[in-house]
Amino acid sequence: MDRARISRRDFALLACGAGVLPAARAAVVWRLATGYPAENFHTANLLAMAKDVEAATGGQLRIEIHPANTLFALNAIRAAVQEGKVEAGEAIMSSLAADVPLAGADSVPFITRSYADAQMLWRIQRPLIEQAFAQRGMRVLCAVAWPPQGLYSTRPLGGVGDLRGMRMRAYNDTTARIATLMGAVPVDVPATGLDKALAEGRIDCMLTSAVTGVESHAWQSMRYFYEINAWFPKNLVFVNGKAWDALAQSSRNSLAAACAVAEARGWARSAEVAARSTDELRRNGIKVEPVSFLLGRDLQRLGENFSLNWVKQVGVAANDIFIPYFEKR
Ligand code: PCA
Repeated sequence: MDRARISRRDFALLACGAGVLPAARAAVVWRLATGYPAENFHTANLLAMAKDVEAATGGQLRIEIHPANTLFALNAIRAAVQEGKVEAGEAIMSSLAADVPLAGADSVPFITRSYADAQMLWRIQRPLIEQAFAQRGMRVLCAVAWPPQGLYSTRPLGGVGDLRGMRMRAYNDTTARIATLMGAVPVDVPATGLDKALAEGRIDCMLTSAVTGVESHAWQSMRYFYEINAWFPKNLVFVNGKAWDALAQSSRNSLAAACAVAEARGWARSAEVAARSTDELRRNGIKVEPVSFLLGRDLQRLGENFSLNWVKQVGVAANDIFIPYFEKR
């Protein structure tokens, strides 16, 4: 265009294009659904991540966190994200196992015995989970472990036989299977309903972390907590692929960076919260007991049985996780 002949109108349009357009891209608001309470450390970590993203993008990407099953129930979140009903979600990986079998690896009992083990398992699982999610039109952002799963009981437990017929709280198919394997009767109670179920005396035992025990006031009916460290379940955060693709590249970069920070922060918080919560259980009168030789031996056998079944069920793909895991461990 001949500079000398720029009309007033052209000038106005050019000015508009140069100055206004880049900032004119509408701010994007995403919703992230989770099944865990607002006060839980996972949720706090997601809120911090959303704040980081908003700051890094100058408000171009805002993520609203919807806790406690308010948007979708925990076990429906994966499908809701996949179908684009919500842009992002967080779910416990064992609840994804029916659709993505390798996601069940972290809830195979007695495979990971420490946070370091759990992190190693996640490093091995991650590319496989990312691939499975990509095939379903989703993108994985991060995963954070819960504190180790311990065994709560209303009665002292000398061996697994004592669990026979007890009503054991479960929150998905995987935990229901573990309850059945232990000879207990699974009772489905989501994390958000646990406080009430304990108050009403609907369960006699449960496998969960010290922190969930504190948040649900386990001492309402549970008397014993056995630190069996059965597994370190992880919460996975993922987004709908189309929603991701629609983001500006700079927002994608900011989100990926904030999630990497959130993952590291989440694992550190998990370990802190684990120690603090066990003390809190004690302060509230729960007996934190070592596992007797017999109970330990029984649990070990059950774990082996469960592992074997898991490998049978998942098939050769299980080797892609367990072979490198046991090689490195
Ligand atoms: N708390 C959650 C999942 C694992 C955990 O430690 C629950 O019990 O539902």
